[in-house]
Amino acid sequence: MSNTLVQNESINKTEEIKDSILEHLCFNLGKSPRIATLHDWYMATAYAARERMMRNFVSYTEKMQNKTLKIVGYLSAEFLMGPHLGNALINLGIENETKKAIEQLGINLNDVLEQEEEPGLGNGGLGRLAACYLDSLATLQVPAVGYGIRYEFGIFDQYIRDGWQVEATDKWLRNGNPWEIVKPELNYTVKLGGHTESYTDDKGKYRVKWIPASEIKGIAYDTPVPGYKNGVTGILRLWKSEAVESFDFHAFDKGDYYGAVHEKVFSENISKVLYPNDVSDEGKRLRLSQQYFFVSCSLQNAFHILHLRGLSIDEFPESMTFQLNDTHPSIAIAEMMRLLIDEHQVGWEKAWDITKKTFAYTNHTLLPEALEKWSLPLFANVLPRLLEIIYEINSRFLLTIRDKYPGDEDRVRRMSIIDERGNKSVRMAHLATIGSHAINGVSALHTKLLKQDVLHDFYELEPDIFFNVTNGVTPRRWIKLYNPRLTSLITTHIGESWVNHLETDLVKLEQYADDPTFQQAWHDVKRQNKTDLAHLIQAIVGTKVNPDSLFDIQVKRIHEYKRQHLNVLYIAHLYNRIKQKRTDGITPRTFIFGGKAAPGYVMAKLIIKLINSVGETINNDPDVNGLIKVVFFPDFNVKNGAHIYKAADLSEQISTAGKEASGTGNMKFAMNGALTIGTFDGANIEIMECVGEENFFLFGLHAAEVAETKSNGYRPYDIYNSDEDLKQAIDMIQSGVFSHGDTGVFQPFVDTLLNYDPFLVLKDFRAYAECQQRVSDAYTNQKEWTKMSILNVARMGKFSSDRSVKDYCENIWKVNHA
Ligand code: NBG
Repeated sequence: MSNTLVQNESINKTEEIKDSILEHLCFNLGKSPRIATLHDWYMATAYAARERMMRNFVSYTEKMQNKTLKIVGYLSAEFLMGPHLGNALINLGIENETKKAIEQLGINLNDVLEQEEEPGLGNGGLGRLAACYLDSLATLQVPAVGYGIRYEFGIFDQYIRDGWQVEATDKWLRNGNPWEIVKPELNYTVKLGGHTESYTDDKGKYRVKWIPASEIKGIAYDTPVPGYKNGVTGILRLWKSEAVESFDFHAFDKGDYYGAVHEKVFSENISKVLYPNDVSDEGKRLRLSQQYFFVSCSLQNAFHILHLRGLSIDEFPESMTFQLNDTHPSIAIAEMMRLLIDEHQVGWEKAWDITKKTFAYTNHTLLPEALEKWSLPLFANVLPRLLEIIYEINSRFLLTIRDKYPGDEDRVRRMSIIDERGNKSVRMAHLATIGSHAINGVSALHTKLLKQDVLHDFYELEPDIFFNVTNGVTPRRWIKLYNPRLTSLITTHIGESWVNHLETDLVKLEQYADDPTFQQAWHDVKRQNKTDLAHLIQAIVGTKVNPDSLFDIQVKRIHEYKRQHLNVLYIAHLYNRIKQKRTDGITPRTFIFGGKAAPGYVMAKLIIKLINSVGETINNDPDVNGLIKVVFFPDFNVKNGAHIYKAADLSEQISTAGKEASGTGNMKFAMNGALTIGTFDGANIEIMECVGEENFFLFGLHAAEVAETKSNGYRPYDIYNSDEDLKQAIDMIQSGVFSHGDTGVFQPFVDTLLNYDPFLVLKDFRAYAECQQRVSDAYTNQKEWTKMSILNVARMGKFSSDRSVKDYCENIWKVNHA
């Protein structure tokens, strides 16, 4: 096409979009441009973008009826989608035209984008991974449905008061959600509680009937997911719970107004709120009900699709495949069996064969406390029929184990779905493993440890069903949308194809790594991104930071295994050096933290307080003279991530080796030109292999050394006594240097470190401090640093979620992709 033609087309598109925005403003929002608020403009623009997706959405939904295409059902309790509008404009390829259209209406696109409330339907990495995969599935034209829960309240909003985390309800739906399409006709009934009864059917067969204590209805809410410039729109289908009968006329007639809506209130509770990680006992019943609720709706929907396709039950595994995103949806194995046996009268063997062929399971953690278990009494009470089915699955499975390993009762106990020790419980990871034809970890190291440790017996039994799929993130959102300066620099040099061919094309940047002009431009991009973040920090936190200092950033959920406190100990050590006038070799740095702590996780919340207290002391001490600054950026989420990842010089990935399954923040940082300081953990290792050891700051124990240190009777107190820098840092915290003389507030923190230190913070301190010194030295040579930064980005192609999804398609789902 000639340039004029392209220009004309763009002008037409701009006009079209402008008209569409104005129409939606009038017909959907009932406003004139004169009285429209910024939020109205956001809604109108969102509707205009959605409208452009709907035609594809409809044809895609129709395509789902084509019986030869296998559909991927991605079952996940969390989808952390992030704001939709910016991403939709990028993927639809209309960002420039929309910007112009909005400007012609006298408004700024960025102000409009800011209006969008983030749907925080996830806790962190696991939920965000699901969102990246939906983007890649649509981009790779794989027919897929993401199935989850439409939580009315997502992950809490975080505020910081007096250094402490304060949680507030996330009311993301309060101003409406222009992205979802409610499908009242797509609804399914889900049973809960009650008991079971056996009976003989008219063919003389023994059958079981579940007589529930209550029933709720799940309604489908669909959100279109646009592929990258390919005319494809995928589906995120979230279930909202409602009462089967929302109004009890009998009760109302008798004057019982509360009773008349009681059931409605009870039923709606199921999809009310997202559980934060690490909650202890409270709410367990509701959580199990949530999991069962969304899984049952999704599987019933799958049977409906099978029916629409005119296929028989036998053809289920060729028609649909389900991925279990961690154990949260693993009750699906038992529910599939129930639907097949009780509702579709299939015999056990055949039902089991179909189930196993249909499901695959991704494990996302080795931490024992995060591996889900449900107590038997609770399970029996909420899902009596499902428990019977699990018992049957288990007893048949254990027969095969006894057969294969005669006399090895210990193995039988270890592998059983039912944990018979103490308060008996159902081990969901075992159910997921036994009921799946493929099991995968999320990084090479994690998969190795999974095979060696947590699922070792299962690996011995069936080694061929274990796979690794290293995580990835979408370059559309994490580079193109959120780092426009870097995007334009890259694109002017190597063209635009990298956006959906990251694995093959980004590497073309390598040729510019030594080019001084390119280096300067690269450096300028980072410098501008840092300046923007500095302004934001000043506005939100009130701290002035220097964009010429090294931006050293750790953003992720706050957890002891992620070791934000290792970072803090190093900062305390630097402060100590400054106070002692030993400032040689200290490079000016801004330490930036962000992340939420689970509301019930006391130590994580204390770590937030510590970061803020250390920051307050250091930032206000004239002796420091701005050499180092410490900032806690509140309410870290996808939306804030937009400003943070791209502004980092250094990415902190310092978890105890063997604890972080993969990490995905590590990828977002490196793709945006940060260098990594990291341990031998999760995907760090693969990142280092790709970018080169010389472009990565590696330190600390290996996973095997961690295990060894612990089994040898680790004594953190000895390390404290033998390392003077470490001792002084800890003593400062204990003696109230950072807490206005209060020696009590951080005592539990110090006690834990000195007596237990479960995540080997003290053990790794020296190696970390030395590595940080190498970072400081390297940063003084800006040309070299920039070159390393370019090489990091150039070599990060592997970590596109497109690569991960292709791996799943080829090795696990056996479906075609573009
Ligand atoms: C998390 C891991 C991360 C990993 C994400 C995505 C859970 C249970 N696991 O390391 O901790 O990157 O999953 O795989 O949230």
